[in-house]
Formats: sequence, structure tokens, C-alpha cells
Amino acid sequence: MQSELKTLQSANDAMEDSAELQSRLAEDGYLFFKRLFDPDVIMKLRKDLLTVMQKGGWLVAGTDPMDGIADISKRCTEGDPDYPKVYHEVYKVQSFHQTAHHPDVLAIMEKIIGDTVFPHPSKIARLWFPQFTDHTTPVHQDFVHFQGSYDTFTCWSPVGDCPVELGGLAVLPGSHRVDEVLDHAFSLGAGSLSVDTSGHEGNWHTIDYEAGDALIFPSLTLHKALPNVTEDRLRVSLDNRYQNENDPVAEHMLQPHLASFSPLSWEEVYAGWTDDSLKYYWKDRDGPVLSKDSSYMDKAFEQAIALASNGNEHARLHLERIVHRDPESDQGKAAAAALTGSN
Ligand SMILES: O=C(O)CCC(=O)C(=O)O
Ligand SMILES: [Fe+2]
Repeated sequence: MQSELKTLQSANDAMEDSAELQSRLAEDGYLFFKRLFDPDVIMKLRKDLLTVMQKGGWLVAGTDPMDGIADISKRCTEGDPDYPKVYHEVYKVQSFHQTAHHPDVLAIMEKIIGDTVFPHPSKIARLWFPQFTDHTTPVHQDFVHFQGSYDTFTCWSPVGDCPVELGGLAVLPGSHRVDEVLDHAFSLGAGSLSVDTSGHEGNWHTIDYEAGDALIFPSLTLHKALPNVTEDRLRVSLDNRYQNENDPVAEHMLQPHLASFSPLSWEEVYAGWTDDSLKYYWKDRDGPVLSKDSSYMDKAFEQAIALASNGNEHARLHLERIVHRDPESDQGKAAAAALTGSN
């Protein structure tokens, strides 16, 4: 492991002790579990997901999908026009949604939340190409993306082993104690929003994750992905979210992930499923639903416009994606104008 990275503390010793889990979360802002999931469940999911990616052309032809050997000529990421062609197919995989409702993860979330748990229907798979490190997820708090309540918990788990060089998640322990949403600025990488953490370089915690491991944290904890510096391996991981059923949930968390970038309906997601029990389960929830607060992303957009006008390559790339996705929208038109103006 890189020397400047510290090691996540395992909370497996406290798994049955709700009060102890809550107290460690309040102190550290994260809980890490070795093998929260049965590794066999995760490896079966790995096969399901990577087989879809193989069919979609993302893996080197003729290789075993379980090895996740990426065809780097196919590199793309969230927001790119080509990404949904494969991501939507991944999103339709029934076992991908079922994993987030696995009894082992629901049991631990119940101990943490201490009440009825609501797993967000907007499950997320992160499919991260190698040699694409400009697009690594930057430092952020999840609240700017998922909103609702500060006590919305992310459960991040690799779909297969994830040594540091494959680019797993790192957290800054105790960072949630700021108890507010920090200023986020435009950045390339998943979510497009980043917090400046200069001064905290020495305190990032991560681990060489193994299949079945899980990292859980509330929505104010600062975290980031590490760069995938492997030569040719895709990093595949899940980040799923859980909250008290009675806390408010933001309406976009009731939609398929990235549906706002490229339309995908639940009808399409559910079409091939053999098990009906998880279809539309979220419609039975009574708690409040909030509209999405776009202010964080709107601010990042304005920053990207200003940066692109000064020739910033990351901002230009971000705006090009918006123009490609949504040329007729107000942002699409403003992005096109900024790109032309800075040529
Ligand atoms: O996996 C990633 O690159 C990003 C994940 C993340 O930020 C999260 O789980 O909240
Ligand atoms: Fe995050």
C-alpha cells in the first residue's frame, strides 16, 4: 500500500452492538467491515456484471470476464455519450439490485440506523477504466449529490478484490464532524464536484479491499476514489444508499442512477427480471420526498464556463459532454457558446 495512506479500522468486532457501531460512526465518520457480504455472492455478481460489459465490448475479446481486462480503446465514464450503452445494460441486471437488499447488509444498516431502513432504489455501479486517472472521483461529501438527510449512509463495496492500485475508496476520518456541507468546486471525475482538502494529505484511510468488504459512511464524510493505476483492469464497485424510512429522500434518488443524463425507466430496468419482489418496492414508502437541489451543480457549471473560457482542458471536456448530451438545453447552449468563444 502507498506509504502516505493509513489503514481503515475494521468494525467487525462490534457487528452485534448497535450502540458501539453508532458511537464509532459519530467519532470516525465511517465503519469498515471485512467480508460484510459472503464473497461468493459478490463473485457471482462480478460474473453477471462483467459478462454484460464483455458483451458491450468493454473487455478485451476472448479474455475471461472475471479478470476484468479492459479494452482501453473503449474508455469512457459517467457523462460520456457512450457510457449509457453499457451502463444501462448493467443497470438491468437483477442481482445488481438484489445485492443492495442482501440480509447481511440490511442487518448492519438496521443496527446503524436504529429504525426501519429504506434502501434507495437508485443503486449505483461504478465501472472505472484504467489509464483514465483524470476522471478519478474527487474529494467530496455525498450530501451534494444525494441530499435528503445528513444521515443517509453510503455503503461502498468492491465487486471483486480491489487492491489500492485498482482505485478503491479512501476516507478522511472525523471529517463529518464539520456538521455542514462544505464548499464544493468544479472538478472532473464522478460527480464533478470537489472540496479543497489541502492540509489533510497525511490522513487518508483506505485498505487493499477484498471481495465482500464494505465501507459505510454518512453523507458529510469526506471521501475520494484513488486512481486506478493498473495497466488494464476495470474497477467495478457498488455504492448503495440507506436511510431511516421516515427521513426525507430527494426525488432523484427514486430514479435509476444517471437517468437525468440519458433516459432509463424502471419499466426498462425491470423488464427481464424473474423475481418481482423488488420491483417498485420504494413506492410503498410514506416518508417525505424533496425536490432536487440543483444549486451545487449549477455553481459548478458556472465555474466550468469561466474555466473553459480560459482554456482549462478539464472544464472544456466537461462542457463538451454537456453539449453532446443535451445540445438544446440552456446549459447545452451556454456550454457550446463558451467552447466556441474560447477557441
Ligand atoms: O467509486 C467511486 O469512484 C465513487 C464512489 C463514491 O463517491 C461513493 O460511494 O460515494
Ligand atoms: Fe461519494
